[in-house]
Amino acid sequence: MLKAFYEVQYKMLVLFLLFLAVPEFSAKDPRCPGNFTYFKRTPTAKNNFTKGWCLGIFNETDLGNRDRARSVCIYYNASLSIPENSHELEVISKTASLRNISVPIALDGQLSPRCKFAIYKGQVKGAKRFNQTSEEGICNIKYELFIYDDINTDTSFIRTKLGVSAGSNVRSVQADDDIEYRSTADCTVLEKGSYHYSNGTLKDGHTNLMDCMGQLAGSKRLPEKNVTAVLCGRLPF
Ligand SMILES: *[C@@H]1O[C@H](CO)[C@@H](O)[C@H](O)[C@H]1NC(C)=O
Ligand SMILES: *[C@@H]1O[C@H](CO)[C@@H](O)[C@H](O)[C@H]1NC(C)=O
Ligand SMILES: *[C@@H]1O[C@H](CO)[C@@H](O)[C@H](O)[C@H]1NC(C)=O
Ligand SMILES: *[C@@H]1O[C@H](CO)[C@@H](O)[C@H](O)[C@H]1NC(C)=O
Ligand SMILES: *[C@@H]1O[C@H](CO)[C@@H](O)[C@H](O)[C@H]1NC(C)=O
Ligand SMILES: *[C@@H]1O[C@H](CO)[C@@H](O)[C@H](O)[C@H]1NC(C)=O
Ligand SMILES: *[C@@H]1O[C@H](CO)[C@@H](O)[C@H](O)[C@H]1NC(C)=O
Ligand SMILES: CC(=O)N[C@H]1CO[C@H](CO)[C@@H](O)[C@@H]1O
Repeated sequence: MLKAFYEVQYKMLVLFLLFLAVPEFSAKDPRCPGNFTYFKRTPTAKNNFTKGWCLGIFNETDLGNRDRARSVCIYYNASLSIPENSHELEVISKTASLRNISVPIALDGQLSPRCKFAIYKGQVKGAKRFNQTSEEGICNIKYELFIYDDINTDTSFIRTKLGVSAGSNVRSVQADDDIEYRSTADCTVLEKGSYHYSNGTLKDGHTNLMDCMGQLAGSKRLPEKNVTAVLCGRLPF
């Protein structure tokens, strides 16, 4: 008799808890627009206390041109964006390969004009092969090497994925007027998505830099690979 009483009490408690839990869960169930994937995030000062974020890959022509890529994201009510951790990078990589979207994919992050100025003037240690991890000042990877559109993503993770020195693509043309005209690759792209070792261990891919001008800007030096996709991010509904 007593046992049955406790069983009933227990069942009522479970029902009560379910009643509490379900509506709260669905009310907080975040949603992303079509072709965006939802990611739960840990809110911190570095990601503007973002609890969730939607990332989507969009496929258009000439997205090596940074302003075209930026415009595509704005069209989708989003901004240029980046993955915040290995899991986000893995999902993005899988989504791209399922949709036959090939790298490079335009990511948020543009070389800061102040670092470019320092590189061009030769003020950076080790010149073009400078080490952005140990370089002091403006061209340090943790400082102001890149400027981002997206204020809702912690950029610490993606900053560690730049596979080369940010100064390694500097070119210059000596014109008749004696001026040395300099330029460099300055816009971040995902060059390799995450992949698995043969033993199944997940390995993060890496980023690189490409010219921010794209292939239709009339540049004589066309990019080796055309960028046809961009990663955009926005807050959930
Ligand atoms: C931080 O996120 C909130 C929305 O949660 C947004 O209103 C605000 O503009 C963001 N902060 C900045 C600096 O943009
Ligand atoms: C959305 O994704 C589908 C495939 O899942 C694709 O066919 C469609 O072109 C995508 N739309 C945009 C705007 O990228
Ligand atoms: C962007 O937001 C506006 C205003 O809410 C809406 O009318 C429009 O359909 C959205 N664009 C896309 C591509 O979802
Ligand atoms: C991707 O490419 C493969 C092989 O070319 C094809 O079988 C598949 O249908 C394509 N998938 C999409 C989503 O276009
Ligand atoms: C760059 O500097 C870091 C920190 O001093 C060091 O660990 C790393 O090996 C250096 N990288 C190269 C390519 O020299
Ligand atoms: C798998 O292979 C990679 C590269 O050889 C190695 O770094 C990693 O420790 C291996 N993982 C396991 C679980 O054996
Ligand atoms: C990139 O696009 C331009 C213009 O559409 C084209 O001429 C060029 O061949 C493309 N390059 C590659 C490597 O596909
Ligand atoms: C419209 C457009 O740019 N489509 C591109 C989508 O991505 C594939 C693979 O990267 C390209 O081949 C298409 O040209």
